[in-house]
Amino acid sequence: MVMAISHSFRFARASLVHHSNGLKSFAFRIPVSSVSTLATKKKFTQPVASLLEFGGVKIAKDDVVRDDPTNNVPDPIFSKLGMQLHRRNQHPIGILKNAIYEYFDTNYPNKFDKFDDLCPIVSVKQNFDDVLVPADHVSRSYNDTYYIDPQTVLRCHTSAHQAELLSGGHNHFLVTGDVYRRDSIDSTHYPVFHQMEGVRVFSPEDWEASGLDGTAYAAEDLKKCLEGLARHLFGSVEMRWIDAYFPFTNPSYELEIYFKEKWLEVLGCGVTEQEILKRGGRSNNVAWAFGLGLERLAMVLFDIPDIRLFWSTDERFTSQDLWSSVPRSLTYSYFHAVFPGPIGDQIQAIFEAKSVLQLFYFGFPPCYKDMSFWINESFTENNLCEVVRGVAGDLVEEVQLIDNFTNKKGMTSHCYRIAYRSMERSLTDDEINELQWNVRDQVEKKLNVVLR
Ligand code: FA5
Ligand code: MG
Repeated sequence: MVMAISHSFRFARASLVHHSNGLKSFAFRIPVSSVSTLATKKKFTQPVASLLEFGGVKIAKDDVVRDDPTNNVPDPIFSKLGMQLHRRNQHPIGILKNAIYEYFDTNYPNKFDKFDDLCPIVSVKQNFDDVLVPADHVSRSYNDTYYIDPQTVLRCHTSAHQAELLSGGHNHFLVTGDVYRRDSIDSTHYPVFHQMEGVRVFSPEDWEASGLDGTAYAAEDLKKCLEGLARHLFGSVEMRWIDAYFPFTNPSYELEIYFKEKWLEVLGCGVTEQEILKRGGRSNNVAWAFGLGLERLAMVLFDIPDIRLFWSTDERFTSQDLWSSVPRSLTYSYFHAVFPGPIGDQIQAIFEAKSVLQLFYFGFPPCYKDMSFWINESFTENNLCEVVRGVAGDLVEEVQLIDNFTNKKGMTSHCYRIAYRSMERSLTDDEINELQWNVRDQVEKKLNVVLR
């Protein structure tokens, strides 16, 4: 049976998990026609550009989405490519990026070079080989990564840019960008999210005076830097370091923050593998690197209940009138104490908008539909989720395996519960029934499973 792996642990734990369909899911692809008319009604869709531009390079839709078995990028993913939420100063993701920039500018003036418009279309070499991801690593599979062709992917982490920036002579840098992963569906997983990568290179004179070796010195500096960042964002907060594994760092760690009675993994990091530095022309150096998830941090900071809300274009959410009409709450002073200055103002604006978002969000009830089917050898949960998203778009809130058994003949049945909920309006019974009917139809056709 294929186990669903949480992508937040993908690079950390993938070496311990075996995907039974691993690299053989090459043939899976969702044709353009699978996007239902319901989910694409004008009012609720994102603007879809047919031509995108990154740093002067023009990219047409045909360059990214093709009807070809080596391409598994569906239409809705292409529509996210040019959105660049991290470059919008009034968006929670952009505000968070700026808050992190502020921390680095204050503590390391003029030191870190910042990149936030590197093209998300990268080579397999950049995304995997350059950061030493083994040839058989699960993250390379068509089940986990969006491939444009066998040599080109949508980056699944900002680490894809480490090698080229090191070779380009950068010794301190931050890279922010949208990253793409085929994944399960729930309130904290979306196939597009944002990461910020940080890299700092040291020379022997940096660590020699400390009496530590280079690796120990870099590890200590890394932890100090990130603990400071966590305090800058969250105020005084309980945190802990967890030993982790990444192919590109050794030792490796994850930082967890205690927030709202839960430990939350917010970033992965470590001391850069010497091989990466050697290839980047830095044999005598030592470096640290980190990659943090901006949505994770933003959901906690702004109390955003569902990851789909970052993508809402509903006029009621984006209208300036509405935002400015929300009464200033008591928490205003709290936010200003934690985030003084202009960033405090911006965060306050979002905090107000967020209260409105939650008001709407919790105002509309979810509707649950179950479906059972006999799976086949090549079935994966990620493929199922892609089909469901292809039909229902952002109206699907969660896809959850609720029953699973194998009969005497060796046939395995799965029952999935699909939660439908709009963040913007009430869905009618007819609408949900039509969605579910389309989902059943598409699941049967595209995944070759037998409905029960
Ligand atoms: C990575 O992507 C590594 N490239 C991070 C890294 C960089 C390690 C440099 C060492 C050196 P991971 O898959 O764990 O690791 O993702 C990093 C962070 O992204 C997670 O801690 C989490 O905050 C966020 N993240 C991962 N998957 C998701 C997801 N599906 N939704 C939201 N956030 C996610
Ligand atoms: Mg992780």
